[in-house]
Amino acid sequence: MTDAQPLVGVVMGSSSDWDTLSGAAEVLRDFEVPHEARVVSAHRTPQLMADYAAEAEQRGLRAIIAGAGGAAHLPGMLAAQTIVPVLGVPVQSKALNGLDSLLSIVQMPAGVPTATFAIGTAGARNAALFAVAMLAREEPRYAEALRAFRAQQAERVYGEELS
Ligand code: RP5
Repeated sequence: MTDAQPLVGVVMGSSSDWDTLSGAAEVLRDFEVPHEARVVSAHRTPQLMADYAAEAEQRGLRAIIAGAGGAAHLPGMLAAQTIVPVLGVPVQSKALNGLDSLLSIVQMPAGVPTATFAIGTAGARNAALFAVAMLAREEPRYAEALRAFRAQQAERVYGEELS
């Protein structure tokens, strides 16, 4: 979290999702992207969700990363109420390992899109990297940081030695 006006919102259906969504917040912090993290439940706090979506554009959010598990309606219901791009992260549920979350998020009817990422932490981190890529179209410093990140990642692979 930062004091600056947030550019990316990280929201989740329950505080139990934070183990997963903290991966997104960590990436945003590393890239120095002003962001916020909040619990906004589609089922338990539907009015809060509606208010968050209604205010997102005017508050200057460029993307909303929304994670939820099980009957994961949060990304779709946010997307239904804002034109700010919603990046959905399926949280790995206990009962069905996140397949339920994935299908709940990915199968949006035509007309109201949500991007959908991998189940779990990989998805959370990639959603944040995707948000940085979106911001990189507006601000060159994010493009530079993203190129440096990719180069470092490649460097690690080149440097790997298997014994
Ligand atoms: C969903 O229900 C949340 O996104 C969470 O993944 C799941 C379980 O929530 P808790 O019972 O742990 O609060 O709404």
